[in-house]
Amino acid sequence: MKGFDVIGDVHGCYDELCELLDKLGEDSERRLVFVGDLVDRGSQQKECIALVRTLIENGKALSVMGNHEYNAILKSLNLRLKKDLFGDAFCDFAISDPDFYFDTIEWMKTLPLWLDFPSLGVVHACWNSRLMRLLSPYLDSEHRIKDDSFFKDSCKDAAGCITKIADAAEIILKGTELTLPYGEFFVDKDGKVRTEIRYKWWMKVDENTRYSDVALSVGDSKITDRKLEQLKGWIGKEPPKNIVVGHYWLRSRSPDTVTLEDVSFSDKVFCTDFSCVRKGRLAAVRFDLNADDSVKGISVESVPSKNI
Ligand SMILES: [Mn+2]
Repeated sequence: MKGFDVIGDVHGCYDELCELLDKLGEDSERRLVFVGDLVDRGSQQKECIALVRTLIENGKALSVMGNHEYNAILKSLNLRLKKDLFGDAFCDFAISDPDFYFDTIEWMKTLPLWLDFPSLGVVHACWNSRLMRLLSPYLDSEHRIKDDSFFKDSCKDAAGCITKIADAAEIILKGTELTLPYGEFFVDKDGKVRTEIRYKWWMKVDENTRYSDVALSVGDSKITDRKLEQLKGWIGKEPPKNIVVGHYWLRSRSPDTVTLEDVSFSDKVFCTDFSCVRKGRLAAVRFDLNADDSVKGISVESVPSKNI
């Protein structure tokens, strides 16, 4: 294998996906990897599913599960964990095209929760070895869910409480949030007041780390400089290898390109989601490998959104 091209959240942007694949070119010694969130929001969901399924069936691509696939599966089983903020564009196919809907749901269930290559890990939102071990009894050797008992057990226990398994799956697929100290808040990009922040799960923290140091996806909002109150429950850990995620709706510094600086959360953690469906760009982070599977180089390719 000469390399991996890890493509960000497609969300129904089929034309952009075709253009990006053209730019990447065909190379049987490279593997395409999708970070999940193929569906919802965009207008060409069916075309995207058909193309990605074909690529996977022909051995040209792999994809992990995104939170939108996970939520679609839970909804199909009538097990939605909590009300979601986004629309259910994919779920509308349950009425308009049930054959496609049920066939696609079964296919979504076969997507691994993460991919673990020697030089690279791919997960939709958060890499955490402890949580991955917790989930492993429910998964096969390729991190695919064995059967629907996972979804049932991962919702509520006999007392009606959300289980540790559900928590683990949610954190891997959606990331996790940290509650700000009492009285602190920020206003998000939709004008909503929030008392919880997404945080940099890959960061090493100590008694001097501040909320402002770890806040993620808060735009230009000012986050308090107070020190973290609860180090004990800190879930973050420096990952053991290069990790690529999607999910975080990044914007590149220039609208005309996505650079290595744009995709680098740290020297080991990369994010390939540049908000294509919201007038951003569809990006691929490209890893070139040496013969011993070590990383030779990292670069980025991207195409503009057609949603203008
Ligand atoms: Mn996502």
